[in-house]
Amino acid sequence: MFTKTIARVPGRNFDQGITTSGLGSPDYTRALKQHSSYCEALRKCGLDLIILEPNLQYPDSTFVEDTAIVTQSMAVITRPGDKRRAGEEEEIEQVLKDFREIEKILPPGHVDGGDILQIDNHFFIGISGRTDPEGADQLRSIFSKHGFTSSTITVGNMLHLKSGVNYIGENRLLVRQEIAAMKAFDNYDKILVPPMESYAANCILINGYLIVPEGFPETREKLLHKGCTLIELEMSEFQKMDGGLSCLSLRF
Ligand code: CIR
Repeated sequence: MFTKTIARVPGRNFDQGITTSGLGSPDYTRALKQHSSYCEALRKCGLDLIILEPNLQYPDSTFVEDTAIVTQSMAVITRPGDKRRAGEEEEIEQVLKDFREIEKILPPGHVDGGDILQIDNHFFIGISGRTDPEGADQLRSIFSKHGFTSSTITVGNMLHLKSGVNYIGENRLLVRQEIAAMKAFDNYDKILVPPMESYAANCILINGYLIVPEGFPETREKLLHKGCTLIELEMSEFQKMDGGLSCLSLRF
């Protein structure tokens, strides 16, 4: 059960962030509207929101998920793997220290929160262009110290692990078709996201609600068929900046 969440309103230079999407420049007014609907959805899931003001020093800082991993007992402050985002984590630490014991990823390691998938007491750690083996090793030690298990997965050509796979409860994974056969996922029931809808793999399960991006009919049908309670959100402007639903908040 989650009770709180941290989110950050995108700044007006949001379009200056990192992107590989090729989908064009985001419309700021529309991004603000989508962000506001996102916050509303989190409230509907029963969360108290801590909403941070835009930070123009970091155009990508609305993607707060990458700056920390918050567990039931402690929070790990990451070292984001792209140097343009280095430092975003400092303000998040100031917020989280009131709620959790703080652990930190130290130089030379790098970790992005988008690479960390928690399922019960186990953490899958994606090794990606943002999370390196050194960061993963540090994280594994921290998890172990706090009684969690962990394992690593090579992410391949996705941005983050959670760009391709997310936990939707009851031992089920929503996973991109192209990575579904990975051994790490053998013990789960898999709901496959077809290649044409790959963005839909990034979803968030909060207190019984599954928040999914709008506009992915095949995935939506599969999830409804499985009995999921969906909240659908328009995410177009964040997708243009390579961001998904999970990236926009830290839930704890
Ligand atoms: C970046 O490239 O870092 C941002 N434009 C998008 C980050 C998305 N975060 C996430 O998937 N956790």
